[in-house]
Amino acid sequence: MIDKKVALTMAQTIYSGLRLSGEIMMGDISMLNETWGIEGSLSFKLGKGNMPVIEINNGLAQASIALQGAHILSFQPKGESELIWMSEDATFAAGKSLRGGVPICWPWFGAHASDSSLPGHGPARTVDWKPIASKSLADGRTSISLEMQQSDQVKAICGHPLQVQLHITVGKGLDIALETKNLGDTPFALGQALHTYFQVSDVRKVSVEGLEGCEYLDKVDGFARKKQDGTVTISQETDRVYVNTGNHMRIVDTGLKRCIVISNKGSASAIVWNPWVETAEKMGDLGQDGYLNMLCVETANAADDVIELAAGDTYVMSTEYRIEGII
Ligand code: TA6
Repeated sequence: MIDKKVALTMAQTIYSGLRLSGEIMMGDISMLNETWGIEGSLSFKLGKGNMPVIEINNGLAQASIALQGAHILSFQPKGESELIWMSEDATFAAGKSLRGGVPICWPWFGAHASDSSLPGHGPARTVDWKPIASKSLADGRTSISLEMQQSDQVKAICGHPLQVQLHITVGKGLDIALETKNLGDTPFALGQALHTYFQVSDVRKVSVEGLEGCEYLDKVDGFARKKQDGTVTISQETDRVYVNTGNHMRIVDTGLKRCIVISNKGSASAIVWNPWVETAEKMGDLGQDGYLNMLCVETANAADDVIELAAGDTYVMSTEYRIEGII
């Protein structure tokens, strides 16, 4: 049995080399399992498109996470139906953003403020992340932490020395924390979002509570600033950045007879998005009428809520997803 530290270094060297060359070999997967696997609850495998995926299956829930983008692909508590929507037409290919799951928008949300040649929502969701910790918790939950690989290309795109890690804990609920450290000697304006696609029975029959009275920027109306009257319902293309939000939102789904409770920390903005018919067709990777079964409710630091991160400081934005019955 080789020393864990040596295995770790070898795994990271082999992994980043092979991955960048677009090839992952089973030997590499076994090295990842050797270093970070947890008997009976966490393992690595090659998923769709030969992408390395973390599979978590403990007594409380199951989840899967692609190493590319540290992209959560699924989360299903025991006895409940899937919480996360993935498009049946998602393209699983190196460097391609995946339609569905929990894409990480970082270190900006939406279009880059000054350079339209840079990728929308930043580079984090399409580059490789590496495992840095895994743990089986006493209460039966399983945690995994990943750190974004900083290639020269990524450093150039970010334009500032930063470190970013994602901490995921899988239990009856799903806890996600996005941690950024400013490694530079000047402040950095950090924008980010957990761009979560939630599975819903029929988007026309759900409502989002917790945003009542909040102001929002309406992207489908020239980013006009408006005020939310009552709960959010969807009957057309909806693309809104809510600001000065509270910490709790609920997606009430009468079709699935459940509420998805979203509890945020370190976030005072949220995006609600459904492309509806025309935009969904133009995007071409949402599957046949896929837009009817998804709703994005995104925990963010966007618009008025972009974080001024001082040199050397660390900032954590986190959320928890829980399922409750309909009251
Ligand atoms: O979060 C909503 C949004 O900004 C929409 O405007 C739409 O562009 C969506 O993200 C999907 O973006 P993507 O780059 O993943 O196609």
